Amino acid sequence: MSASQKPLETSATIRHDWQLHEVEALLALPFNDLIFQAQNVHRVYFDPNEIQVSSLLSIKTGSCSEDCGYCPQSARYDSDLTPEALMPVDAVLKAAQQAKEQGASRFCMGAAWRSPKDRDIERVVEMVQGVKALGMETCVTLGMLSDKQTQALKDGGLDYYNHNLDTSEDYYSEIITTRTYQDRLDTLERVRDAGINVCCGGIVGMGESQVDRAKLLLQLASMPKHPESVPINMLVQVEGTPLNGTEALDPIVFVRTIAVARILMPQSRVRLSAGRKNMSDEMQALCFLAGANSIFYGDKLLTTDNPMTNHDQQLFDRLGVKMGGSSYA
Ligand code: SAM
Ligand code: DTB
Ligand code: SF4
Repeated sequence: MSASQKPLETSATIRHDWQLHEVEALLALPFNDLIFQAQNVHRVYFDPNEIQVSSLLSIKTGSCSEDCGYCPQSARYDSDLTPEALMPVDAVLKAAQQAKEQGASRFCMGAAWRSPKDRDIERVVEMVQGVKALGMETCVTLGMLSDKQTQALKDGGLDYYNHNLDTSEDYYSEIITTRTYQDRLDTLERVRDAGINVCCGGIVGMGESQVDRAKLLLQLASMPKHPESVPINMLVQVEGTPLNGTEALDPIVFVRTIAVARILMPQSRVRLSAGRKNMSDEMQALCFLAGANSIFYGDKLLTTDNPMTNHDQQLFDRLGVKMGGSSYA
C-alpha cells in the first residue's frame, strides 16, 4: 500500500495544542487526501450543503491613519477612493433591510479606524440595535477596542466582532507597522472575555511563505476558544496600495489553506471571504468542498467588488447549496 492509499486518520476532536509541524504536514498532504480529510471533519459538525451568508457595509470609509499594505482605505496610499464620514443610522438600516431581503443572515459593518472614539461607539450601538431589530445577526469591525468600548458593544447586543490577525507574527511587520500583532491579540482577548463571538482570520496572497500560512492558522487554532468565524481572504489587489502587483497565489494553495483551517477548527464557520470576484465558480466549489461554509454576499465588500448576488444564487443552485445557519450547527 502506498503512503497515499493508507486509511487516513480522521478526527474532529477540538484541539488547541496543534504543533507547527502538524500544520505544515497537513498543508503538504496529497490534495485528494487533504480534501477527503477536511470533508470528513466538516460533516461531523455541519450540514455540508448549507452555507451561511453575511453582507458587508462600509459605515465609515477611507482616511485611515494605519499603514496596512493591502488596504485602499489607508490615508497614506493613493487609491481611487472617496472618503466618507460615519454614516447616519437610518441609511445603515436601509442597507441592512436590503441585505436581509436578498437572503443575508448576518450584517457586518466595517469602519476604517485604527480605533473608534467613544462617541462613535454610541452611534454604532444604535446601528447594532437597529439591525438586530430586523432579525439579523450583527457584526462590526472597528479596529482596536478599549475595555469600555468592548463592554458598550456587548451591552448593545453585538453578536460578532471581526478583527483579523492578517498573517503570521513573523511576516506581519512586512505588511503593517503602525500597530503590533500583540495589539491585535489584546483586542481579540477583550472581545472574547466580554462574551462577544469572535470573527478572526487573515489574508493570503500577500507574498507570504507556506510557513507563514501555517503559522497564521496555528495562531488561530491555538486560541483558548477557536474563533466562531474564520474569514480567509485572498488579497484583493488595489491600485495605489503597496501590495498591488504582488505575485498571485496558486489557487490550489488557497484551497489547501481553507482545508487546513477546516481541519484545525472543526466547529468554526470558515468563510471564503475577499477575492471571490477573481475566482472561477469551479474554484469556489472546491473551497466549499474543502470546508468553507460561509461567504460575503452582496455586490460589494467594503470598497471593492464582490460577485453579483444573482450569480451567487445561480452557483448555489448549481451546487444544491442552501443559504442559512449560524455559528454552530
Ligand atoms: N479598520 C479596521 C481594522 O483594520 O481592523 C476594520 C476594517 S479592515 C478593512 C477589516 C479587514 O479587511 C482587514 O483586517 C483585512 O483583513 C481585510 N482587508 C482589507 N483590505 C483587504 C484587501 N485588499 N484584500 C483582502 N482583505 C482585505
Ligand atoms: C474580512 O475578513 N474581510 C472583510 C471583512 N472581514 C471586514 C473585508 C474585506 C475587504 C476587502 C477590500 C475592500 O473591499 O475594501
Ligand atoms: Fe485602516 Fe483597517 Fe485598512 Fe488597516 S485595514 S488601513 S486599520 S481600514
